[in-house]
Amino acid sequence: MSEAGARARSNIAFVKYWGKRDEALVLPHTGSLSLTLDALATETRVRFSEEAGPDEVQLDGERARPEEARRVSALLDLVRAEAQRQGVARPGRARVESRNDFPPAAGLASSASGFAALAAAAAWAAGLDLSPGALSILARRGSGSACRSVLGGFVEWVRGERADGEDSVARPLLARNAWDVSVCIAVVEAGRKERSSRDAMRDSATTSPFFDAWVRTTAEDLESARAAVLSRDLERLGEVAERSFLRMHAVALGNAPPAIFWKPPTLALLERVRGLRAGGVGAWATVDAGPHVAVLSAAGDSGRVAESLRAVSGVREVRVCRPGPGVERL
Ligand code: 2P0
Repeated sequence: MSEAGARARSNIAFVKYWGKRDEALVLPHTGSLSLTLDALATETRVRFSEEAGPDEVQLDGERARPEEARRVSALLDLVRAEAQRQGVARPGRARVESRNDFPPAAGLASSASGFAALAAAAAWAAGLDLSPGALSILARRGSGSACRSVLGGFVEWVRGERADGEDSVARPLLARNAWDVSVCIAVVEAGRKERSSRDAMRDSATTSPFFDAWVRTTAEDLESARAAVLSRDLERLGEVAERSFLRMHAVALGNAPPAIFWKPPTLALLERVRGLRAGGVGAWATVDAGPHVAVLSAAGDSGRVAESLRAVSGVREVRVCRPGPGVERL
């Protein structure tokens, strides 16, 4: 019997990951760039027994749905196989308990923090000694964006070239205390998503006529965003971030069937962000595969930004996030 726990945070991408070149290994067509956030954490404990048998998975105190449990067990299988390869005892069935510090109903992404925490807790419980890079690659196999949540601060997920994915890994760009920025997340009233981001992403790569242009232009955006982060140029990063999310949504609108993630408050929030800029506040928006709007600004402006976003009709809450740390052992 062996046990370990890990805490990981969500991240927000300023250059989006959208489309896989290898579904099984979770290899992206393009690199992406994100900031790990201090709020929106997942805590996960993994306890391996020596006996074989089905894993038991609890998410937020409830038994995981079959498709969620299958994804968790698939990641645990990679850890079990790696333990065997390293010559440590192969762990048996696992008991997994995972908790988010944000309500799942809020519709905020939880796969990034969830799979980063799971990968770390499982690897540590199995007694594996993995470098941050190896841990990032393991988390990637659970969910692409999770590879970025293994590290803190500004992070780049390098696309990589190899067919086995061993060079498709997150690397640190800028430490979290090196740049005083914030991200205000405006949570919009919405029901459950009609189509998962995983399915919509697959549809984009296989059906959207705009996908090739997305891949080509994202390489330039990534270079520009990387330079902006390294020189702490907020305006340049903000402009790239807006371009990247708008193009990602343009690609998804071209899917068959089309993926429309926005709700009326999404557009109202985007207009509000333009209004803030017109009024002299440096604020730039980004939107993931959902209706919520995240707004990047200098930390000193986050109070004004949050107040302004809260006043938009249809906004349920605004969470003010700061740069966060990478995965931590509990
Ligand atoms: C991102 N998203 O870069 C992009 C932008 C959503 C929009 O990564 O299929 O849950 O598990 O690798 O990581 C969300 O997709 O997808 C995501 P899988 P994931 O943050």
